[in-house]
Amino acid sequence: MKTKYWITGTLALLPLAVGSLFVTNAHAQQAVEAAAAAPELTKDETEKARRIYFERCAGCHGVLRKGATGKNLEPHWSKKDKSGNVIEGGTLKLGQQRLEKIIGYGTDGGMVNFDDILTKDELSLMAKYIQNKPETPPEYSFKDTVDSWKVIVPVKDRPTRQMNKFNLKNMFSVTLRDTGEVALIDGDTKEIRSIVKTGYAVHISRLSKSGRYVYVIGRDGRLSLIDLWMEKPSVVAELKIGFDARSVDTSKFKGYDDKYAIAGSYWPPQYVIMDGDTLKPLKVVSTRGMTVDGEYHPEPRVASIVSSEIKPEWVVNIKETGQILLVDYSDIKNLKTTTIESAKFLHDGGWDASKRYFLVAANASNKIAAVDTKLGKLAALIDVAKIPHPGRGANFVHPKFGPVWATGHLGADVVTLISTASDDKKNAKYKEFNWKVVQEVKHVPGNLFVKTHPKSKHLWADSPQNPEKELAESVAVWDMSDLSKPKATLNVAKDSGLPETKATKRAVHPEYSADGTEVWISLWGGKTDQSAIVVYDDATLKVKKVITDPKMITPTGKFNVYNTQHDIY
Ligand code: DHE
Repeated sequence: MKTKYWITGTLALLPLAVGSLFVTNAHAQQAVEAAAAAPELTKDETEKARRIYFERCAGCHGVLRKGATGKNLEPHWSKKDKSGNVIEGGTLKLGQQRLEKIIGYGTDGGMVNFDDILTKDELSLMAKYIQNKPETPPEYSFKDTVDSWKVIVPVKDRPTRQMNKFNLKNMFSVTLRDTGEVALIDGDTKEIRSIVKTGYAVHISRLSKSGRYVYVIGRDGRLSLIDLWMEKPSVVAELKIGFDARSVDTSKFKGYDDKYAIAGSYWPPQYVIMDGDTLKPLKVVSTRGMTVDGEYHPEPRVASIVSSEIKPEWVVNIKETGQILLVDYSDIKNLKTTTIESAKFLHDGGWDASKRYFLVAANASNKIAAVDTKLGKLAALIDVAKIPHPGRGANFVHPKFGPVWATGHLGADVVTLISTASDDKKNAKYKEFNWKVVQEVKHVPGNLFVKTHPKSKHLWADSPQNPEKELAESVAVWDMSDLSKPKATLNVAKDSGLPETKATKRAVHPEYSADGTEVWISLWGGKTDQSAIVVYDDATLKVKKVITDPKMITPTGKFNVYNTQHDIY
């Protein structure tokens, strides 16, 4: 197997195989030969800055620096008012000192501070780097994908029944972000059953329809397939789907159980369809094209992907174009796609309770797009507060407005409830509210994830991106039967009993146990801090267990097998 790389350094520490170094002299030269006034960088500095940019900046600003969640970072970009006056300039106009300040201290506009992550020299280096022209990373072809493919345990050598005694339904796949691993934690005993090496800055896990296979995607585009039936669950196949990736899902329509998987790439902007049990690549599809405003975009990244249970279809959300693709996988060779216009920039989202409608955040437009997957049409574009960020959202029946789906916000202090009453006869009395914001529940800004469970009466929301340490370390819980009651605020860091640290231990990503009686919250500390998962009893809101282990470093997302398999949230 010959794997192609773009970034050298830390990322290359986690290769699928020893591959050739892709960066050519000509390529490295691109940044050095930038606009006349841009500060010069040596080849080594360029390489270092490129790596930092990929690790820290590209997720929000884009590889080509055209901006998305973060601002445009091109040297000569400008924003004009209606009279043609320049009201905002590119990085060259901002200049070295101002850029160093912005990178170091952040901005009110939502840019986070990096003075506690990067050294002074690195801050200065990055300010110089972004005044140079953006580099265009190499493409990644179908052949490159095939070259990276590795089957570690062929299907014929895998167990034909579950070989361990774990309650797989209640297993949690936990992202250990900074070590590039997932921990498989037994939800019944709270013991770590296996720690599995995955991609760099590993992002999310998703389940196959049967619940047997876990798919884990790393930010370096490495997709790992874990077989939970093995005595000690471990990786049975790997594939590098691109250089930068965030999403993966599987085929969940009847008759396609565990048959296909799909993974979305940020760079190059494309998605890969593969065999579900081997990851053998079948097709690569580019997502480059026109935005909803009618302009060509060279880097429309694949954001969330979900799998329909009512059709052989994936909902693939393209961030920069604002186009939602319904990809029909019943005939991969003759792939049919419905393209639905919504708004920019698409990010994360989840199903409504009926699993007919998919609701996704268009975070730069402060909107939620609701797609009717039965009709293959946009059902509504709903205005919400600043920078919606639902995760997969939360579904429950509101005492006054009937079925609602909830989203939190990064940039506003509310959790928004949207009616999903739809045309369903049993919800006829709530129909007047459908696709309207029926309530905004007071929270704090910096919320990333909301969560509930059909068997619970509680709605949970974190706030890990809040600048106040106390709030970033806490979560809020509401009684859904009476949202006028004051919320409970749980300080997860204090509840964990871990020693206090100067650095914030962010309380992130509430996730329910399979039976809906427990809520697991990660305490995301620094790489050298002791981290933990704090398990709360959902009924009493009391701590049930603190899971901590020297090997459990920087836990973030947690994916309960049963809830993820069945999209329960
Ligand atoms: Fe995520 C989901 C992208 C940073 C934890 N994140 C998603 C999804 C996207 C996305 C597109 C939806 C995937 C899907 O459903 O198919 N995330 C991005 C970014 O671009 C961003 C903002 C910046 C980056 O550079 O990556 C980013 N994400 C983070 C984090 O820093 C988080 C908090 C910690 C971590 O481990 O990376 C984080 N993102 C998550 C989690 C989910 C997620 C836990 C899945 C939520 C769920 O309940 O399904």
